[in-house]
Amino acid sequence: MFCYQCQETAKNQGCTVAGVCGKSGTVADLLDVLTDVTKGISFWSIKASQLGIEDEETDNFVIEAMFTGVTNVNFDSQKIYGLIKKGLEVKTNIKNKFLAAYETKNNKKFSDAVPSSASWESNASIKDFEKRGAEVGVLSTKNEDIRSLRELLIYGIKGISAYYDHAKILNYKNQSVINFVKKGLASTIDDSLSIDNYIALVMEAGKNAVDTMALLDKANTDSYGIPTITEVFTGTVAGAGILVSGHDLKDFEEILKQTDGTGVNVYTHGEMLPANAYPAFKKYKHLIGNYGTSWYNQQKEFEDFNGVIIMTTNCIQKPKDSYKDKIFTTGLAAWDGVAHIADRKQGGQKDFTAAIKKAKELGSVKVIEGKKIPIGFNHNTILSLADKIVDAVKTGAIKRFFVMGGCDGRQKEREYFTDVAKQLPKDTVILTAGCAKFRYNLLDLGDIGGIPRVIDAGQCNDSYSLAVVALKLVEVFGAKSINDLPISFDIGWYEQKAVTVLLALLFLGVKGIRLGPTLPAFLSPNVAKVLIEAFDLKQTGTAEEDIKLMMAGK
Ligand code: FSO
Ligand code: SF4
Repeated sequence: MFCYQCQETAKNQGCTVAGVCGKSGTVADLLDVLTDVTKGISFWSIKASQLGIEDEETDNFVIEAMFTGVTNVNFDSQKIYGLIKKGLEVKTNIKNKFLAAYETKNNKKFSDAVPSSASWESNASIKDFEKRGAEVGVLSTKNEDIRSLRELLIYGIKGISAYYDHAKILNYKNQSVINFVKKGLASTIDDSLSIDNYIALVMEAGKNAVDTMALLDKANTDSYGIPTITEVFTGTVAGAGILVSGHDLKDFEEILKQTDGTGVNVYTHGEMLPANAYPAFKKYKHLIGNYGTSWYNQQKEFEDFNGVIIMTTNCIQKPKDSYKDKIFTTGLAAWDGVAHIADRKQGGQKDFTAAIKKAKELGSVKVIEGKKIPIGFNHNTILSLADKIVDAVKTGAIKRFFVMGGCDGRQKEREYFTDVAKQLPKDTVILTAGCAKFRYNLLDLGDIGGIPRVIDAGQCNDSYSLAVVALKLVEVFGAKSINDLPISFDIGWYEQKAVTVLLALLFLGVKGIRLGPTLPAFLSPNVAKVLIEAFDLKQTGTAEEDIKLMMAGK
């Protein structure tokens, strides 16, 4: 195996024996095969669409396969093996459709050369697939700059696919995003493309990242209402309970509906925290609040909770024996040996009965004290405070905004983000989204004339809200661009959705972003140089030094 797609990659170089995330070599190799098969599907699917053939099953497979490959989603080798087999079928189907249409149109058989990913077919066992994984993985691209750009593009596409999948589940679609995903994937097996071609594709990924986050924002707010400012309780109360983690709001809706009136309370965990601010969910009395923090604290938090846990997406960690029989996965999230709640049939709901039954059997969760924290700052909500915010900037009550979204992680160096939050001058405001917030959202940083000093827009995809607000401020202040506003970007990253958010910000023209705790290992020195020169991208330094520089607009 070789994987360097996330921030915690071994020695900031690459995981080669097993993943720091808990991925086995087998799972890593199988995921490489899944990606490769999906590239082949994309190749044929693009050819088919050029002849007017669109196929929803193919498109859905591409999106779900790419989401499956995101860090901390799927650790179940049998499930990934099944997906590869299905992918090979999808590829054969779309290829045959294309070949038939080509022959009819041209009166001859298609005979152009095709990349090996597009022609590879197999009925192999897991072992054979593992061998293939080693052949088609990251290191199969020999030129380190092309490899770096191909992987940057693929990771951006993985994040886009994750966000797109959430929107698709709520029946919101955008075919041009799917077409880009397929074009981008097929480009990574096209040896005729140059560095410049890949840079252009990476920028196009940024545009599609913005479009996808906008789509998901619409899907979420149309389906569940516009989040309102909400004080969320962060402890637990006596009574049976289910803790829901991950990002999938449709799952959350169905869990709330199916637990209503059963005496089982519902709590959010990690990235599900923002669900507490949606009107459609707030109406349920048995939604108690949020318990727990970042994904990497889950082993301790899940053990302490002592009720049922449902992981709807990433970031799942190796379940401890103490709660392995109390945790369920659903959707694309999976772990070997963990009970999995099956997908909904078209028009139906998932059946969470087994989880509810288990929660009742377990009895009361441990009662844990908690404070209340404000959430729910969707762009619509923040903009309803626009006059107040603009006044505060004009009077000098707010000197500067700090966008500190992204991800949290377990490394000691991430204390940096807590230190920055603690040490920022009191006349500054932090705009956050994603699990990065857990580094400082319980710190009681106060408010400025009623505007909280930590404005939490929601999940990582809700970074879109922060971009919308920044663009609105450009308009209000008559600035030329986001870079002329008193805003600094100090982003923590971990997995590929954060790469997607970064590409979105670069596409929007944001310069001078600080990224930490390290720059991605997948950026070759030359590619890093291009990003640094074009966008003034920088690595986080020390809290003291960075605050000084950022306050000076640097
Ligand atoms: Fe975090 Fe995990 Fe939401 Fe990520 S829980 S790290 S960027 O999955 O998606 O912010
Ligand atoms: Fe390593 Fe991250 Fe890949 Fe897991 S996802 S194998 S930790 S680089």
